[in-house]
Amino acid sequence: MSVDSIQIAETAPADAPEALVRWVAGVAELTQPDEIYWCDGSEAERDRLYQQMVDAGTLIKLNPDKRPNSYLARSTPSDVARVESRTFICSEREQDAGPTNNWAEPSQMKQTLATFFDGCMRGRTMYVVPFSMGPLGGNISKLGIEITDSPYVVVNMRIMTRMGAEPLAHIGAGEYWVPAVHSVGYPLVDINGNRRPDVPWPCNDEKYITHFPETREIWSFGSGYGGNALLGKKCYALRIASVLARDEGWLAEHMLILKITGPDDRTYHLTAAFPSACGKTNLAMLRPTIPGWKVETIGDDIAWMRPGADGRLYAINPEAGFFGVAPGTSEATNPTALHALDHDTIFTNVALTDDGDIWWEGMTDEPPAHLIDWQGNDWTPDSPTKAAHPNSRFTVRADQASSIADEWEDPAGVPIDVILFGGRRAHNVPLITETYDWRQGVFVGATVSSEQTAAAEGAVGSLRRDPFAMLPFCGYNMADYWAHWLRVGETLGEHAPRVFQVNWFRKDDDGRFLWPGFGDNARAIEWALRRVNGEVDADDSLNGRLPRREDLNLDGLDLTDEQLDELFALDPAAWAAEADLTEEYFAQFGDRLPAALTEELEALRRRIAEAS
Ligand code: GTP
Ligand code: SPV
Ligand code: MN
Repeated sequence: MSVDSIQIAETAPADAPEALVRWVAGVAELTQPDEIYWCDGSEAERDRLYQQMVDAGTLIKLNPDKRPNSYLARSTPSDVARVESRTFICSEREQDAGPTNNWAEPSQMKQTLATFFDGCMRGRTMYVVPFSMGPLGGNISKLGIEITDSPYVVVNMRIMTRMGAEPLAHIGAGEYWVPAVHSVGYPLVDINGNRRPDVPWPCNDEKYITHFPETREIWSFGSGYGGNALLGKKCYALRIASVLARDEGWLAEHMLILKITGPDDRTYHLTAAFPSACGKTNLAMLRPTIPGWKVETIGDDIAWMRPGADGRLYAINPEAGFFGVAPGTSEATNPTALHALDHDTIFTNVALTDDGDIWWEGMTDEPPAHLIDWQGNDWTPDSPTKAAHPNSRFTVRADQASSIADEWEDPAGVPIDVILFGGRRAHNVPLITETYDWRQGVFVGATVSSEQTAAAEGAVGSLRRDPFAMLPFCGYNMADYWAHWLRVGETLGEHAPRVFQVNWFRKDDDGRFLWPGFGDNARAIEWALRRVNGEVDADDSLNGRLPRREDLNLDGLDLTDEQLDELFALDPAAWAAEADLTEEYFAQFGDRLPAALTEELEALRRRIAEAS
């Protein structure tokens, strides 16, 4: 050990194992921080960091009468979302990353990273953040250590994961952990020792969000925002975990988890994969408009699922908080989320009201007469720009949602009855269909398209394939991932959850949503559960089984018969065109594409021909 390393060993908590201390020392030698701080996860530590960030101008403390213990952060306009173009899967072989990921050769990427990380923490504190994804000690849960030079990341990780002394103790006891290094890439001291002042939201124009699936490492440089920086979330719980899951026979998915109880008190659990900003948080906190039904929340973004001893599939939420889309959250659309944010919440890139509270588009029908927008400028309803950034977010502890289910921290997870696949589709895809079997379910998941949202950089609204809502999150070849899903289905056999496709976003010719959505989505779920129970028949269609009109609970909705027809319409010509695009899409995977999916495409084409 170098002298530095000995000092580091002295600052380390007693239960930090030697391998961890050595790794921390190595990262410190490379990044050259002024100080190293091991996070214990305490409230005192959190409050110190909040105060420090308020003093530095990174956080604004909101009016404690309106929003106790809550803060607003404003990011730099160049750092507002995940950067998919700068996200890399660095597997040894390019074909193991597959055609849907950016790939870089691991040793070359390590060299590039070494130049960017060299001295990148000069003048800053390096925080060592132990965390657990999932309840501590659970057999589906996993540990990690994030090193970061961002106190904003630390306080967010404290909400989003189980963070601090407890996970460190588990690591000290010899449990497996994944190393993750993050820097905003804005050193305060240059190589000659010249110091520059900090800025409220430090970041770097060069960004690298990199994953090494074989060595299970994460290195992220240049961004302080969301999934780029809170490395437990997308980088670990999806990209690295999907690789672990493939190797160990489980599933790491971009899915919400909910518990639903029917009028007969029977409970069910359901997961749903929707692309980013397509309604997972809303569905996870659904308030059914149909009487007798109750939804409770287990998770809103990620599910880790394993076959249990009884052969069923069990899911845990690896996260401890919600990093949710703010715009559109209102008393009408998601009152549960809105009230979860009453206190102890970090808001990023929303607007500030004159009385020290927050606002975003869609929160109220009437915008306030004056605001400070997400960039810190005066804003009035006449302003041509949005007051809150479309990807502005809240960070809040999961148990602040009144809908949280008692079993949300059960380390054993909950047994899954139903899986939904959805996306934002203005046309073609009906409100709900049931797949004929698991294999067609995998085909449907694999071929999901969705209109792009503001959750990542790029052209909002353009239609893109987002298989299993995992396009930006799968840590290996997508075709192998489909093969893994097919294998898991074989393992589960008759215990496999039933798979449905849903679409809340179908529009009429005037561009209006055909379906009211939100609380009324319970009507579609009720039908799915009635199917699970064998209570209702369904009609075969080219895309699976369709509900019979009389089996749908539509009481209290003013939908015309024509609107309902449009909502469930399946146009063979449009589906034939989709099938052609699917063939093209599949072609890029070459011989990695599972034969079962080619057969499913043929079966779809046969059903289209029959319907034409
Ligand atoms: P990530 O956190 O990015 O993974 O996304 P998420 O899937 O949790 O997204 P979220 O639930 O926050 O989606 C928010 C957007 O979807 C907002 O614009 C909502 O208004 C819209 N939305 C959610 N549910 C519905 C619905 O049932 N119908 C319609 N039309 N819009 C919906
Ligand atoms: C998503 O984009 O799917 C999110 C937000 O859940 S982020 O954590 O920034 O990836
Ligand atoms: Mn997400």
